[in-house]
Amino acid sequence: MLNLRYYSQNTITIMDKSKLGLPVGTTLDRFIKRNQDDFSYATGELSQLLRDIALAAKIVNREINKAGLLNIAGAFGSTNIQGEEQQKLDVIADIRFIRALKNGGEVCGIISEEEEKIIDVGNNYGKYVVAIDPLDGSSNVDVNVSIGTIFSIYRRLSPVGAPVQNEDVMQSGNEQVAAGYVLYGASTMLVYTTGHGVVGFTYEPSLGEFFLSHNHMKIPENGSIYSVNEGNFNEFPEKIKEYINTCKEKKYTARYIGSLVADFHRNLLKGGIYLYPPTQKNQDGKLRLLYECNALAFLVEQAGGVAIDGKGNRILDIKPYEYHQRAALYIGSKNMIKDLQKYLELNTVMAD
Ligand code: AHM
Ligand code: MG
Repeated sequence: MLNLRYYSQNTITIMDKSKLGLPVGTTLDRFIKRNQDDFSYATGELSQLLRDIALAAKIVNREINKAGLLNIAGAFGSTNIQGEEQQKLDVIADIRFIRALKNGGEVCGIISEEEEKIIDVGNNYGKYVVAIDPLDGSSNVDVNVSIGTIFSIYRRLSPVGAPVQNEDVMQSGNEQVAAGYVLYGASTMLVYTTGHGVVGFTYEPSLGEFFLSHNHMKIPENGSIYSVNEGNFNEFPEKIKEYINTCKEKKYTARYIGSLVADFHRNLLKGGIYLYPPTQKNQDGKLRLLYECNALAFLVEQAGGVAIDGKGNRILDIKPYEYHQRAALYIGSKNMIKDLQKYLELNTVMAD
């Protein structure tokens, strides 16, 4: 072992050279290449698709970082198909992800939270379809709070060579071949699963690379954080109110950012439960099954957690009937969801 002597004023510091210049780690690219054989269809296309998503994420990250400077924060002046006001960054992120996926050549179609219909990217030979919420929690952009991108990848069902069909995107969450999110937070992270556990990468902006930072992510089985918009409390079903009251009796910690990705990510690391119950305004829940719930349900299950809709269904089992369908979402640590299910008096306990 080589030791170096450094002379400062009156002291001699001896440093172990092996501790200097530690490797920065495994890049996303290298990780994807190494693990390509894990994919059910190891032809390299899904790997390329993940790289396309990572590229768009880097571009969106750049746009978000300069939002305050370039007048791209704030409302765009239009509403999306769901009647929600679009932010400029919603529109920018939508364009960036669609362009990256289109140019990447692996997908035949995309559905986006921001678009009314399936986007046929004109590549009939693409074997995959993507469902995406390009910028989730975008009402938080103006106040410099964490936001995210959520994506689900499915293999198409219609024959390769033909245009994308409705059936290709109307698959239940069980059929996802990969899913993940990008968290634009204090640091930017890409977290994904291909059905072989969950991995997390942190973006190193000066190198322009995602590096493996969280291998084999597991959500703690127990937790003491509950995340819910309690402003809607009076509108929640009685059983949910009872459950939330017990969270208080147990002196759980309430944490709610209002950005699903950020709330989910915290609970994934620390253990917790996220709830978005039905309300008077959103009687089927607010969150979108295809763009938000399915991807996070796939991730949480891969990490050892549970995701249910409160009506006796695993989120991943729900068969969609429309692109912008909503679902109530209860997601998080296994034993916390188990506890919730007692209040909901569900016959089928899914967290066992
Ligand atoms: P968005 O896709 O329009 O950004 O809305 C989804 C967001 C989630 O990120 C968040 O969990 C939820 O809406 C917050 O809703 P609320 O403000 O009703 O608590
Ligand atoms: Mg969203």
